[in-house]
Amino acid sequence: MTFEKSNLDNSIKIIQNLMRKKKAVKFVAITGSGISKGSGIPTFRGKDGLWKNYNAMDLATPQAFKRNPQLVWEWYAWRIDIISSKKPNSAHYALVDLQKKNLLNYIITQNVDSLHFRSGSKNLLEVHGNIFRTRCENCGKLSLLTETPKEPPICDCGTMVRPDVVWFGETLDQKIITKAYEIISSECDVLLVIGTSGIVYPIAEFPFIAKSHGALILEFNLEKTPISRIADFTIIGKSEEMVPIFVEKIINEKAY
Ligand code: BV8
Ligand code: ZN
Repeated sequence: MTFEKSNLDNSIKIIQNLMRKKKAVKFVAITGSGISKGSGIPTFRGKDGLWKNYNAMDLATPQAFKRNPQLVWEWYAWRIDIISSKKPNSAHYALVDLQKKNLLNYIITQNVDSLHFRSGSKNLLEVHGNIFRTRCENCGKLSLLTETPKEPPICDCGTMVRPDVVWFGETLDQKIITKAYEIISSECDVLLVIGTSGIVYPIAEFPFIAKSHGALILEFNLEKTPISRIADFTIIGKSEEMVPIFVEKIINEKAY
């Protein structure tokens, strides 16, 4: 653990200095499917990605659901079954610890797997929705799935419901995205970017926006991404290993 160890240590030193100079350092986290890999949930891209058997554009789009609702629903049901059997991992819980110390104010997650919620995180923005919720596009009714029906459920108003997630080509919820934008541009001294390939917009833009507002950018990933070129530190390694080490050292610093 040479390069990443030194990078981890250097990032901690810089932040400890910042914490000594500035009274309340505000951390924000942006997470992607890489943070849930440690829980056994496949990521979107990469060798064992979710998309490997399907093409994202074939399934996670409104056109796909219109064309073949049963196929799209089965893909989500398959994912719900995988996710339901998994638990939050040490990276999720490390962020809860950072939040309990009033250091981490918000988590902006692209994940729809509920693991941050289940780990006890507060102030959570699920910018791409939640796989355990369905939405009726006719009457707007939201429902929580308690079991995984084999086909898309029918709303009381008679319309077939859809997963309450943001598909490619769909805009994100305006209120959520506005709030997320406010957070990273005015309430963020240190942005932790954890387990995201940084290619899905508009969230891929957020680290650049935070940087332009003077935030320190710490990226946790197995490899470099388009975010790496603006990150102050890219900590290469599994987030389930590196994030807990990082958080423990920062919390100890706060103890002073
Ligand atoms: C929109 C919900 C307006 C569904 C998802 C420019 C501007 C605006 C839009 C676009 C644009 N260019 C293109 C677009 C369109 C598109 C887009 O960004 N396409 C990409 C592919 C280029 N964006 C949209 O359509 C968005 N809508 O902008 O509306 C608009 C519309 C059309 C045209 C213009 C404007 C909506 C995007 C939301 C899509 N919905 N999910 C579902 O889940 O089924 S996206 C999906 O990808 C998930 O949410 C996922 O979280 C997200 C991002 O992927 P990652 O989380 O980063 O996952 P990935 O596998 O890619 O990477 C995992 C990373 O973890 C890797 O880096 C890996 O190395 C690392 N890793 C793995 N293991 C570990 C690890 N790291 C640490 N530890 C480990 N153990
Ligand atoms: Zn309805």
